[in-house]
Amino acid sequence: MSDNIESHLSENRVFKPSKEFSKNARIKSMAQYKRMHKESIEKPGVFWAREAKELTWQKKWTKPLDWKAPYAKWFVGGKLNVCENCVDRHLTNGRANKAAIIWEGEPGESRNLTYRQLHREVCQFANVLLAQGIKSKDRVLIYMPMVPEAVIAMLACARIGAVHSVVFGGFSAESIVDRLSDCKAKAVVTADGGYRRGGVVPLKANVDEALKKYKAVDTVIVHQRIGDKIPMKRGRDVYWHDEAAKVSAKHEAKAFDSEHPLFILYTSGSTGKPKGILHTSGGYLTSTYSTCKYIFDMQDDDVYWCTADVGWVTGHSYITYGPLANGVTQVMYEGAPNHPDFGRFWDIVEKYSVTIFYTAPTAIRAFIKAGDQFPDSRDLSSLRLLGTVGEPINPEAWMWYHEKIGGGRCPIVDTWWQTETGAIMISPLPGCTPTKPGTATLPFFGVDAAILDETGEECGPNEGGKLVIRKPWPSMLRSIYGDKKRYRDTYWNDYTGMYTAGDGARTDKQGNFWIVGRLDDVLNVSGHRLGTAEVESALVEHKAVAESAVVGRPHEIKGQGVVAFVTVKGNVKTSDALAKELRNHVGKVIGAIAKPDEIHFTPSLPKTRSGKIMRRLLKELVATGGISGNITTLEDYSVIADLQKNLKK
Ligand code: 7RM
Repeated sequence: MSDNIESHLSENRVFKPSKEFSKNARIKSMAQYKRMHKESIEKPGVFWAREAKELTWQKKWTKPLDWKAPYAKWFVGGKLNVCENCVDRHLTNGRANKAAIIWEGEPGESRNLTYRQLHREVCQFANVLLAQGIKSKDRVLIYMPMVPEAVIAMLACARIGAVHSVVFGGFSAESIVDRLSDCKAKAVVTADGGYRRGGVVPLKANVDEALKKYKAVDTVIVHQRIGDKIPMKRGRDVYWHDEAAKVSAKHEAKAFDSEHPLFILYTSGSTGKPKGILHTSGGYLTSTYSTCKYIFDMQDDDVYWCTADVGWVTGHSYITYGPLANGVTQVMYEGAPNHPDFGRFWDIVEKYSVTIFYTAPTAIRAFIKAGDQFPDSRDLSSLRLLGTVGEPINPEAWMWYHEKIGGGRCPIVDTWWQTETGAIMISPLPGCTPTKPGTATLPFFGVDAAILDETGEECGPNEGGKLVIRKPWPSMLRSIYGDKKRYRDTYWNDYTGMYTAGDGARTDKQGNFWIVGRLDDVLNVSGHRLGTAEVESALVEHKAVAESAVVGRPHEIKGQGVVAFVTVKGNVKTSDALAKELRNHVGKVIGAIAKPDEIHFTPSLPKTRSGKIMRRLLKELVATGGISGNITTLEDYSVIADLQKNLKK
């Protein structure tokens, strides 16, 4: 029992979808969800085969699943072309002249690519890759700004069976070297730069730097986004537009095996070397297609916008593959949410009449901090559905999102999933699931999620434990690239035949899943295991607080003391009195054991580039006063120096 994570936050507000929304949604009632979920768990092969049949297969599979834990093969013997499914398919189903991507650059220009135009661009670039000698299964590293060419490059790789590894454009030359040498990429696709917060990110210069250390890249293809003159290395570097002009725009999509590798995406392990998460074709496409259809309820007249970068898994699954497989129209935006000010996202929603909007809690908290005047002065009435991903969303942030952005009328899908899971695993279905602020609610079809204690017993309601998935699902990772041992050790070692996600969670009486944080972050105070998310949400509930991160500090008596880092809203003045008030507030909301021993006010928190709070760094900082581990994923290095100063005071 003492190993379990205790849970103290209780949320009683329940929000049901409107009748109007349910009527038009794909899944209209909880009875329908329950029936389909039951079938999908009892007969996964039947359920997933039905979903997969909605895609185009050049050869049908003989068996939906072959499972020898921890290795799954989905749609065994089936052959398909992932790119054909995202592009060509729509040329004959009435969507040829429909906008696939509506792009807006940070400086304000706008571009529109129909499915037919996208097809032409992708075919042409596939021919460029072929002309450069890229073959099936070769790895191609993509390091691009958020421009349509990033998506085109991914699709072109998929089209010819090459394996892409997209590296987020905000990462350094050093990170490129690590990833290049791990996957042994043959070619790099990049741009001369990209616009971010009014400046230019020197992407090609970073690639040049990286290639001084990793020399096995034969070809660098450079998309001209900025147009400045940049150094081009003879015999290695070529411009995208020059090469495109030399090749035909016709390319026939050949079929690849369902288990053909599609991409490798690096995700930072808690320490050391990043893990190359390997995804394959048929199963991945089926899950991303199906989750878009049911969870975002994508309809033909939707304008969908996911604000993630293509460098994250969210961009892979919910910009490139899932939405395009569904033939939806989507918005893609190059730049920062606060350029020129915090109204930019809402300008874009208004300008293109976005109907489905998918973003991260970290962005929502930044918007709250910036003030209501930004959304208040824009017309957001086109929105019908909102989503979040990346972290537990604090109930207060959920309420703000619901009221200020959703106008109280849009369901919110809080989607839990991971780079490893490939697609959304736990989420409301917008037309039926009653939502509560802070919970990702119920498992998606085919997802057998459970919370187990240390002995492998299933936890009861409100008992915290480890989140596991007990059955294989189509978009599961197939391995860590080149490291089967690490694959087994990381994900399959805790319980026989089950996937451990590394997250702590609990369910409530209705069976909703509440993610309380990464297991490495869980606090242990006087033998009570507390989720960081709960203490943070209690703090964020206070009107003075914008954001918080909670970590444990070694404590002689209690084992761990609770240390809270807090950023306050715009015009709040920090003081000892406020710190005291916040401690008492946590005591009131959760209980005396969760009261922070220390509160540190700070202008910002250390985050990963995708916006997740790096509690690991804070924990080390409070324990030792310094940082020793890998911090290449940190967004803003100066945050650490500020915190160090702050802690010395
Ligand atoms: C998609 C993505 C995965 C980790 C995961 C969780 C956390 C993601 C939610 C969430 C609570 C959510 N992939 N996480 N979504 N926690 N509620 N809706 O983020 O590989 O980068 O991260 O993110 O801890 O394990 S990821």
